[in-house]
Amino acid sequence: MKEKEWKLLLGPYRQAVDELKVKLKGIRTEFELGKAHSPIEFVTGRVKPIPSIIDKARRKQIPLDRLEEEMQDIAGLRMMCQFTDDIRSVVHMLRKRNDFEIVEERDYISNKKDSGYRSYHVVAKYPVQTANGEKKILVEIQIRTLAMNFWATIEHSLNYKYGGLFPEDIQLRLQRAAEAAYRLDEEMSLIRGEIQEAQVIFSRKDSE
Ligand code: 0O2
Ligand code: 0O2
Repeated sequence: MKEKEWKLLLGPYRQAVDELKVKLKGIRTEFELGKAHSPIEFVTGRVKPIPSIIDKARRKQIPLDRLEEEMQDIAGLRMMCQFTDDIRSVVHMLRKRNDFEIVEERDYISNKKDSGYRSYHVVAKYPVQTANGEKKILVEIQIRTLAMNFWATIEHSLNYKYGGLFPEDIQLRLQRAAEAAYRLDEEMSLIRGEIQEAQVIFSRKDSE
């Protein structure tokens, strides 16, 4: 594909990521204004870089003219939560929205990946208004705790270094680190009440 064709293809994806970032960050602001614990800590988004799209297409044998139908994460949003239970609330909120249609959910929290990866993935069809009318595109929303995000970020960068093939000792350490992150989430859940009380006091001080 030529550069111009990529730009045409990716335009609506950029639009979708930008719009959804505003919308999903808006939920956090609503909770903050209501002085309630926000199940969302922060939201990030990205359009998959072209070399990563080409790489993944090759790996999964997706023809470039089938990207729109078969590659679900060209537009990617990530919602980070403080506590594991917040993930459920966020997914619940996403299911109730009527600005997109959820087409698939993948629960890598109950069913962690062999790597140790944990997250909840929601794939949705999101309508973007273009100059040529409405275009529905696939977006992937990953919902995870801060601990899951910490692990995934480190593992992702090591993946780049080792091209996906980790030496055995590193693989073992990563699996142990994933278990440690899981236990961290469990421990934090147990003192969730205390943490939230402290955060309410802190945010009151902040707004004084
Ligand atoms: P703020 O005011 O910092 O909350 P871009 O695509 O560059 O236009 P953006 O939103 O700048 O858009 O970048 P991206 O990469 O999508 O999201 C990064 C946002 O996540 C930034 O917030 C970071 O501050 C926030 N972020 C990253 N890591 C953490 C973290 O560990 N904790 C918290 N609370 N936030 C984090 P914004 O949008 O710039 O706004
Ligand atoms: P990026 O932009 O580099 O994050 P797959 O076959 O796993 O490549 P599939 O079947 O399309 O992908 O969907 P899946 O597994 O539900 O979601 C893929 C995305 O989830 C990945 O995107 C990662 O963001 C994240 N992910 C899945 N498994 C792991 C893992 O073991 N470690 C980490 N760090 N992240 C994971 P990409 O394609 O890597 O893109």
